[in-house]
Amino acid sequence: MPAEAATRAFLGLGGNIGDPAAAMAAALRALDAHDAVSVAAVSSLYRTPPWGVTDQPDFLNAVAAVDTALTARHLLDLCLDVERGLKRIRAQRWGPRIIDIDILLFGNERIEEAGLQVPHPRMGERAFVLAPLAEIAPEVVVDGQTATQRLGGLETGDIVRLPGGGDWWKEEARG
Ligand code: GSY
Repeated sequence: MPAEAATRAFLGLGGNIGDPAAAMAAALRALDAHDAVSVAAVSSLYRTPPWGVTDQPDFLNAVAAVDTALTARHLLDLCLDVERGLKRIRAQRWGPRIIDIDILLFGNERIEEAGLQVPHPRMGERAFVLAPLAEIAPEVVVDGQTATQRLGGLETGDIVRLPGGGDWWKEEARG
């Protein structure tokens, strides 16, 4: 993929049932295997308390930077295909899930379409998104402030960055 044809996008990944780390790793490998997508950086895994419906297990969350020649709509379709391939069950809004993949940012594009809002709504208020995002892209701007600045204004005491860095999704890191 020629570098000039690529857009840098940020994806949020999360899950809280089954083996979310394995599901997220499989998802990132599937995305990276696509001809028009290259995974450029992945955050550590973070254990985060559930937002929304709070009576459910903690989540694992991560953020990935990808370079892609796809449009945002095609990247979303690919992410949904990958979710489906991992047998994600969409049972309850804001409830437990095997894996969720959200487009957080797509270059500097602002998109308001059915099923696709970019920047992702309310990402600037969610520490489970901003903590991993600030790890790999501290200067990226969200709602007029850097990810680091926005994160500084939020309560993060219950969020745990797991050891091991950003290679957890690679086959060799999983043994
Ligand atoms: O929006 C993504 C799904 N989700 C999450 C999540 O990924 N992490 C945490 N901590 N809470 C969440 N609530 C929902 S819904």
